[in-house]
Amino acid sequence: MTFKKPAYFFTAALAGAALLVGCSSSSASKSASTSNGGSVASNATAVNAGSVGGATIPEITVTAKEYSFDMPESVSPGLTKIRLVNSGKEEHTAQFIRLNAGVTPAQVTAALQDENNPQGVFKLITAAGGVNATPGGKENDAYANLTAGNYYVVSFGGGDNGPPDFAQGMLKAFTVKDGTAPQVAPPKTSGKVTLADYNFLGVESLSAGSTTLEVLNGGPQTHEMYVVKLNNGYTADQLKADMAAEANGGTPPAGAPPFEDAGGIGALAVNTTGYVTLNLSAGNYAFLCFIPDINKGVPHASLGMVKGITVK
Ligand SMILES: [Cu+2]
Repeated sequence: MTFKKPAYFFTAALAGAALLVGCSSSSASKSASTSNGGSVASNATAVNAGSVGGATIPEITVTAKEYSFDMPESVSPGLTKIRLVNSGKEEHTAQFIRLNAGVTPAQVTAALQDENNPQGVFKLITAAGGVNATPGGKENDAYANLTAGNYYVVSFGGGDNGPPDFAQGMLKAFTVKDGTAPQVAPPKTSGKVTLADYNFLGVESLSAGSTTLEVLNGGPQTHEMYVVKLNNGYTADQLKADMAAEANGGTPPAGAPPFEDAGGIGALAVNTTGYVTLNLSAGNYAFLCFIPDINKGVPHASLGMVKGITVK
């Protein structure tokens, strides 16, 4: 097991990645630019920030490009809207991770580069959500409840068969300050997804347009929600079967797989809630999780964590 996604995804329109996964191809970046990762325009109408007595959810903008992040070095605690603006050409993610007590940044960066021991990272960090794979030129939003500590924002995308984004500079430290979080209402949601070993529970279909979902990791392992749009009649069951086959040593189907990135929420630690705004056109989608399994090493998607979703 390595930090890379299954090979099937290398050839897909998926230059982004999940927690602890890696590279992709140049063709991926190009096709990803047409995907439904959520445009700036559609997001402008998708500000579902809740309020209590006029208090809106604080917002931070993370700007990503090849290969750096720009975001505040210090942010306030509490429920926070994270807007990932991908001003680059390739797919990027803004995964938030909090360093566990006593852990140094050097330990985390070393663990991230150890492809033979992906679980080593989980001993050092707590997955705190963030925005999943967002194509170049697109923008996506997620919400995280930030608690005081030392964090990294990490991109697990990659490009042109090169090293993963985080090894090229897309690993940036920031601090969440001590203090009292402001009292704000959560964003208005149209559903709740519970992440489980190995499934996405609670949502079967969504309405086209901008939709904000609550996402709870019910555990017992760390999970993410990575969203793809399925094209050309390809089904979630086929995707699930292809992922499982590859993990068992099978060869992925030839050619570019008929799916493309559509955003999602970054990995969440167990018993953690986040929120994600998806901007989806009508069609068939799948939620996936690429977190490496704690026992088997393979991505959870290869163990069945693929859920078909209809968008009407
Ligand atoms: Cu998972």
